[in-house]
Amino acid sequence: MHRTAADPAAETAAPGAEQLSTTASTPGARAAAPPGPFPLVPPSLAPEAAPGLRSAAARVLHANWTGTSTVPSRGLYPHQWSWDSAFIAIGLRHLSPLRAQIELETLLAAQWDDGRVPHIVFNPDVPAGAYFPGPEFWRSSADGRRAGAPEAVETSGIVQPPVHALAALLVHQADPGLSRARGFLARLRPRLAAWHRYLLECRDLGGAGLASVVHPWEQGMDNSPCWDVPLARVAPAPARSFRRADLDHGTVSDRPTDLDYGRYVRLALRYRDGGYTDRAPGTAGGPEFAVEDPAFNALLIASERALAEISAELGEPEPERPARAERLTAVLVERLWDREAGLFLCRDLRGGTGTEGAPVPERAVGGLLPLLLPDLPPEVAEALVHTARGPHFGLGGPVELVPSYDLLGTVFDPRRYWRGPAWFNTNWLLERGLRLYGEQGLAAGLRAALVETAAASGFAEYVDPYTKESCGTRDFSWTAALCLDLLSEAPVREPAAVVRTAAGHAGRWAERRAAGVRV
Ligand code: 2M8
Repeated sequence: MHRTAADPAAETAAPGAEQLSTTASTPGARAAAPPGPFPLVPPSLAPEAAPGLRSAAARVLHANWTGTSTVPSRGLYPHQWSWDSAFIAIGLRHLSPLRAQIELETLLAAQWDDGRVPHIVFNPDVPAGAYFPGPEFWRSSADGRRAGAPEAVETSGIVQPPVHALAALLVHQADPGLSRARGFLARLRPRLAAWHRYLLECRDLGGAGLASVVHPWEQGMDNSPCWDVPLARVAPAPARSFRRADLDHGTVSDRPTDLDYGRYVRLALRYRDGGYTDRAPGTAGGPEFAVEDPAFNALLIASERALAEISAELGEPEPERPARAERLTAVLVERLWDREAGLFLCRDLRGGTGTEGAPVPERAVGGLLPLLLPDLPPEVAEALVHTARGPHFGLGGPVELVPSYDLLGTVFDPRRYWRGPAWFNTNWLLERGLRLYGEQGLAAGLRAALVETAAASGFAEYVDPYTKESCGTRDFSWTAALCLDLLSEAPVREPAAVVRTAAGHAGRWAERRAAGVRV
């Protein structure tokens, strides 16, 4: 059984591990980390500016830490989000490897029996209505029982991109001594394997081997123009049937529209009312929205490779994983690569006339992210770099950070969420891809722009790609975490006292239920 930070063994391991980790935390020990398909952390940039930036980023992560995980933002997103936690752990490992481990453990403790990792783990201490849709909407412990939702915590029932194995590997590498002492990878590995199995089996809705998303929230780029056509078939839930809490925070024009929300709600309700069962598109009760997305699948493939490294580190090699990753890369190219456009496109499984679905002719940053994969055909990798620098994404030309959507697209909007603004996580991923394919100069420029913009924007959620003005919320956790990662100073210890036990959530949900609160 998975051991969480709540376990006495995990708690007692931590102080000893602090000692064990002193040597492992030195820069020398970091440099000795085994080389893998993932490039090592880049050298620090602008060393004289680093300490100030580093403490500013650390302050954000401290302020957003709840004791067992980190909220993306105190106001707008007051619970734990799945892919946010993976990015946060990647940065947090430089500040507190222990907290980085606990971040991932808390998330994976809420995994469903069918292997899915929910996109939100709700914090029982957050007032009802502070975030919509909250636990009373998803009703995971009741309506998700058949799919194996946990009883002890409330979660959403959809997923987010699988960055977790990659994050777990990087967290381990930051302090292998602590990780081994706490059995971090040994405890996480079966959960990560079940997560990947869920995606590769239950979500292979197109039958070609790739995972599909059944809601725009699953892919993470919620209102990307890539969803405009597939979403247009979904009848929106009436606006008066729900209240958007997101509009209480920040600028309305930075957020998705009410029409988008009506459709998000309708899709989520249908999935919930079907018991969160995954069915093939076009069959009774099948999804109204089913899309194969290049970024989601590239992250799954990268995480398969990371999971293979985790298994090797545990002395139980799984040669089939890298082989599968290679096969999936080939399928990704075969199904989603568009030579004319010079990037990967989404495939709308409900589009077109046959069962194959149809490509979505929109250029979005997700189509560049397979650059993360080490075994792309050389001409594909070359074309991706060319596209990133070209007029549609403008890297190193009119913009320093890659926008979320085509600068020349007819619906490009520099401030509205995932319809144009530049985001820090996608640029961080792209920076790794550029480095992997030897584009050191381009990667260095991107790195410098990311760190500078993160700090100058007040760790904004996203920025206007032209002006770099802050949009969305500020003090956003993954912006701070990934900035910290790029600065990559040696880890500093955190007193264990700041770490509450992960039993917190389950215990608090039980108390709330006993007090008659209906979720
Ligand atoms: C945004 O999505 C949530 C729904 O999951 C929302 O708008 O309320 C997205 O940017 C998503 O990628 C991110 O994980 C989440 C929390 O930061 O916010």
